[in-house]
Amino acid sequence: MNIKFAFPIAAALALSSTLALAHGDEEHAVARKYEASKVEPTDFGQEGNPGKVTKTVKVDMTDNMRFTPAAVKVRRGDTVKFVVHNDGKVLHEMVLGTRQAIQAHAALMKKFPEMEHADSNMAHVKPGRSGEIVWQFTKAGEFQFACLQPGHYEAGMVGKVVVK
Ligand SMILES: [Cu+2]
Repeated sequence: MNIKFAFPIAAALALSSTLALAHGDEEHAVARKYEASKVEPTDFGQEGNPGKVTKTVKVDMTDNMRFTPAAVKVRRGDTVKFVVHNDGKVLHEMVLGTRQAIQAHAALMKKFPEMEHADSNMAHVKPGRSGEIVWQFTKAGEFQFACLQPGHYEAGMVGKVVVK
């Protein structure tokens, strides 16, 4: 089961017991298949078509709890392929969203550390591996990407995407 960022937090909390059982495998999250009919618009854009990528951005994640780069600029309409590499020795992830959604999600992860989640706006990456997110930024604004592994967001593992 996927948890949508647009989801009200109360609904997400109500679902959390179900989510704990629905194990999202990291390998599957990486090998996600794009289906145009399943794309849902959000406040920060939508899943991008891997065949229509207009910009590729490489992002490194480390056990210092940092993303490099920590700030990315794109143009509205861009379909961005984030190639996310984990340089660390522990699991990291890149989750895209609005600042509010990231904060709500981080709070939820803190409460339910075992909560599994997999969706088009996130990539869980094992140590030494790479993952991908293909995302179309359909709205201007400032958004975030963060690692929501317990404690990582609080330690500063967060970056921003500015869409102009
Ligand atoms: Cu992390």
